[in-house]
Amino acid sequence: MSVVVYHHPYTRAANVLWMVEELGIPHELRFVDIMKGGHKAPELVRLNPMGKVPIVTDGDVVVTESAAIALYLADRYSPGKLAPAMDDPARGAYLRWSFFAPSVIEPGLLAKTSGGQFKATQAGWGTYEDMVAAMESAIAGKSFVLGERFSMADVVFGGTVRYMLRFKMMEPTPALTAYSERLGERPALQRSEAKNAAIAKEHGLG
Ligand SMILES: N[C@@H](CCC(=O)N[C@@H](CS)C(=O)NCC(=O)O)C(=O)O
Repeated sequence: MSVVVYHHPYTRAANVLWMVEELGIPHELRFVDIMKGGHKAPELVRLNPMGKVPIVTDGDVVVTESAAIALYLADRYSPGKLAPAMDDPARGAYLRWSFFAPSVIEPGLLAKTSGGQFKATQAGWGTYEDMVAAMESAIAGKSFVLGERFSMADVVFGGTVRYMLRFKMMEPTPALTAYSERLGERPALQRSEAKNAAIAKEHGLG
């Protein structure tokens, strides 16, 4: 099996399982016991010097960073479908909202909840209000980021929205809640959640 996902169900690797379920590709899940420091083992640090999961290998290719993993897998295994083709104008929005999740939403909400001091003009994530307005604009009047067409951008952007709402790291808004619920109806997401729960149970995680 070419695609290997270094996985723990309580990490961002849970979202990588959603990615491979959407793609329907064969893959191997390798459980990394982060509670026992498995992610700091030398063989994993060789793959990701950050000592973090998720990590995906595909033959000799190593990809870390959840959004990069998503875009890599979609380009490689679903070109023109879950990844818009190179000459498709939809690629602009696809990349834009895929990058928005790790560049703006994640650091922005962490900065807010941790009470960190920063100037909104210098911080790439700006203000909370602008961020929420931008997030709502991504899906205004649409089912998904690209309109009626689901894409891997929804796994990245939507996965982040779902996480932030679930763990109450941001105020719910009607549009973002409806989007999150729409994503929750996807069979691939439901399969990945069931598998993540089964893996958690198998390893005795609370
Ligand atoms: N930017 C990375 C973040 C990876 C990350 O922070 N992973 C966490 C789990 S979600 C981790 O491995 N934490 C353990 C540690 O840092 O020791 C991504 O998007 O994949």
